[in-house]
Parts: sequence; C-alpha cells; structure tokens
Amino acid sequence: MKINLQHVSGVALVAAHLLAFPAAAQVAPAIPSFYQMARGALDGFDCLLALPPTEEERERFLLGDAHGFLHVYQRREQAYEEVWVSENLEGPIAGLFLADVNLDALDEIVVYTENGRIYFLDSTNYHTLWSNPRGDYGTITAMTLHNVDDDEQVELLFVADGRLYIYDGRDQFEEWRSDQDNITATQIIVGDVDGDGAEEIVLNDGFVFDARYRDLEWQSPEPFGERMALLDIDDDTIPEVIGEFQGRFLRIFDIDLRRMKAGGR
Ligand SMILES: [Ca+2]
Ligand SMILES: [Ca+2]
Ligand SMILES: [Ca+2]
Ligand SMILES: [Ca+2]
Repeated sequence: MKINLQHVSGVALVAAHLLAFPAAAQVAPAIPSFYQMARGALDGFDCLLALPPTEEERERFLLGDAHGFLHVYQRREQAYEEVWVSENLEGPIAGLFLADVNLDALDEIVVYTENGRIYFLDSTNYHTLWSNPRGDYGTITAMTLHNVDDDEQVELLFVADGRLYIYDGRDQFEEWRSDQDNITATQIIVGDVDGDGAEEIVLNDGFVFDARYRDLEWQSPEPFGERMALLDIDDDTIPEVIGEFQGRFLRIFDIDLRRMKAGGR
C-alpha cells in the first residue's frame, strides 16, 4: 500500500531544520532539541510555535497562554528561559502562525485570540505591526493560513461568529465571507480532497468549500472530528480526511465519494 503524505511530517520538519543548520546535524545534542520535542510530545499544540533561531543560533519558541499573554522562550544550555512577555492581548490566545502575510520577504507572527482579535508581530523584536479593531469579530473558533487567490501571499482563513472568512493579510480587508452563518468549526485544513485539481477548504464540522471560488461543495451530515489530517491511504492519489474524535478515535472520510469509509473489508 502506498501512502502519500499530504502534510509535512514532523520528521520532514526536523530534517529541514538540520538541512538549514547543518552544524546541528554534526553534534548530537545531549537532550532533544525543542524542535525534536515539539515534533514529539508538544506536536499538535496550536499555541506553541518554533521560531527561527536567534542570530546567536539560540533556539526559541513562542507560547500563547489562556490568560492572553505571549511568551518567548530561548534555549539556555539544558533548558529554556523566558526572554519576552507581551502586553495582555485581551483574550485567550487561540492560535499562532509564522508566515510572510504582507509579502515583504520577512515572516510575521500571526496571533489570534478567542475573542476576535488578530495581531501581526515582528518575528525578531516582537513589536506589534498591526491588529484588527476591537469588535470586528466576537469569537474566532478556528484559523489557518493558505494562499487561496491570485496574489502571492497567504490569506487568513478563519471561522468567526458562525461564518468562514477569507482575509487579506497584506492590505487587511475581508475578501470574502460565507453566506452560511451556522459554522462551528474549530479546525480548518486546505487540500484537494476530491481529486479535481483544485483545493478545497475543509472544516471539521462538515463544511467543504471550493478554496478558489468559495462555493459550498458539500456539507457532510456528520462532522470530521475535532482534529483532522489529510492522507491518501487507498492509493487513488486523492487524500482522505482522517478525523480524530474525543482525542483518540479515528474515522476516515472519502470527500470525493461523500462518505465515511466503512469499517472492515
Ligand atoms: Ca512579511
Ligand atoms: Ca493570496
Ligand atoms: Ca478539489
Ligand atoms: Ca485516497
């Protein structure tokens, strides 16, 4: 059976890090590096983000806490130490990303809070470059970054107050919002899940939108789980949605066939 990995695996991320910093590959660290830990025990935390090492090659990572604070931790010998704390961002930190949202060749830190605030931070000095006005959105339940239009940079895709939004990060405006106002998704993934050559936006509460034209392609009668990943496990070159329920139970969905894979043969 052939398995096509649609997501960048943890191993690939570690490998990419070692390629980018070959010195790290030659000297085996006494303890696992943050990258290794993050790809193991800490993998999957939405509010932990490995940042590129400092100029002195010190590993660092960003943590957003439930009280509304961001913390930067830097490697110091056998441990990490806090080197920076943000002002209070007025709500539980709900997700962190690193991407060049404004197409200036520098990566920004993108932060969103549960109560509807979005911040762009400079990834070297952590200064706030931009934040959305208070009150634009009441609650943001999910976000991801993906290029879903003709301009080069990634857009912010998020679910707020029941709707899916596509937001331009460079010029900071809403490109599109869904007519559907009953969306409750807590995770968003993007991929060509039906094999037609165009990407879909898959929401874990069962909505599937065309990423480019934003038509509702399917609304599954059942949700896809709290956590999803894309993986082609039946060798038809179309990734299935692997959905995790209650933190452990897996179900597999063929979006192209509009159904859950049956158990057994
Ligand atoms: Ca940038
Ligand atoms: Ca774009
Ligand atoms: Ca498709
Ligand atoms: Ca498949």
